[in-house]
Amino acid sequence: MLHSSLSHSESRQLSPVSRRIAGLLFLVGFLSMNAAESAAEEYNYDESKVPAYTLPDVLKAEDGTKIDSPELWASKRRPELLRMFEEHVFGKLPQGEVKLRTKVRSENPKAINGAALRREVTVYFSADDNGPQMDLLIYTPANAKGPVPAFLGYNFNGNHSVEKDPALNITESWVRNNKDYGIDNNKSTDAARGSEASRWAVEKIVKSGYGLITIYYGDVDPDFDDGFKNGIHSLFEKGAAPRAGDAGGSISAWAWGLSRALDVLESDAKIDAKSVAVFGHSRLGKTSLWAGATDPRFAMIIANESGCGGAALSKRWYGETVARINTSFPHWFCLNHRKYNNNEQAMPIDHHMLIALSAPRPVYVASAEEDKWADPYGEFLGVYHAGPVYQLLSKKPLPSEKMPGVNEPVMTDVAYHVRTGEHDVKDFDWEQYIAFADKHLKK
Ligand code: GTR
Repeated sequence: MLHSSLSHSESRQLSPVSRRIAGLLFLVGFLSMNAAESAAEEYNYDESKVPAYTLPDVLKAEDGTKIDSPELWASKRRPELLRMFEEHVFGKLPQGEVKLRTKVRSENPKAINGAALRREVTVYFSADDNGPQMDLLIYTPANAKGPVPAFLGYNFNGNHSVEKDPALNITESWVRNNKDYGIDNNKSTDAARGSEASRWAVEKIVKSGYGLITIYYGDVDPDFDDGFKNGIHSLFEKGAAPRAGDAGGSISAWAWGLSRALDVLESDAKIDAKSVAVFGHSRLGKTSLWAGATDPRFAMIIANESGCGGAALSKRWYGETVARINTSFPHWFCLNHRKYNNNEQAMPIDHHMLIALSAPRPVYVASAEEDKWADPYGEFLGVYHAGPVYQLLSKKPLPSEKMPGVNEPVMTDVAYHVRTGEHDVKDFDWEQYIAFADKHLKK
């Protein structure tokens, strides 16, 4: 069937002409599908098909109370919204305490041409060395005199994909099969070394005085639908009881993992854990927003091209839609989220409220011009409409409802840019995140 041979994330990689041909083919396939299947294909690249929608008021509680003070926001509306995102979108984070143990696997004081101290640290989530665990790859400036502010974020292909260095341990976790890297049994290989290097401006980051901590997201929860059994789920979800509608999916599991990484960093003498920006791209940008909402210790939140389920407004029904994301990735959200498949207007919340949950902390949302799938305008509106909460908390929101020009970042106490190019993380993006962090995280 057409939709399995060409997914929309894959069609992002095609040239405009092939994309148009693919679009036509897709249309033919689309028309020949039955209604149930076509519902699952829902997406929209036509601004004139954006329905009339009303965003729920971020400053009006469910019982009608007008939220007009920081106290009311903190005591009433914020907890209510957090609960609603658990209930309707992501589900709860894994419930239960874990006792973390760490082991340093390697240390290189002269990594990145001598600019960085690089450490590999394994974090065990149980007393069993073979139980769930994650590997932190930690870079700090080689010349740092004390603890540094840092960026923390997951990578997609394993820590060894960040640098082409044979000394880095290859992840042993499940990875997606990939011909380019010779992966056909879900185990990574040497060929994947450095495959994500262009997305991690390590040298720029450490030379600007920041640390960088990255983790393979599949360590915490492998990114495929197995009925919520593997990864961290195995620690917390025992037995065959039917899954609650608000039990967390993978995004909640990944957000939980970021908080456990922060727990570890709190006792790392080289990192200033009070100045850690949580960063993520795409599905991991959805994750960084949810991590920022659920864990107020994150000092800054960065969502790079997070799209549907991230910064983009669901009610706009542009690019990827709720029905589409729940069908392609049934394991990312909670089961209740499926109630809003092609039914976004019934959602009692929208994603400007997800961003507002991080207020008053600085949030940076970024888009790419060609990344229509993620709805750049919807991502911009997400930050814009979080504005009233920032204002209530004496912070500066985005100055205008008009979307900024391409490659013209706007930074106040929140920030937004749309850069030229495709769905990716580029040096341009990192340059802006560093500039924003310089404003907000540097003492
Ligand atoms: C796509 C998905 C997006 C985004 C992206 C990614 O296939 O439709 O929501 O998360 O994957 O994470 O790269």
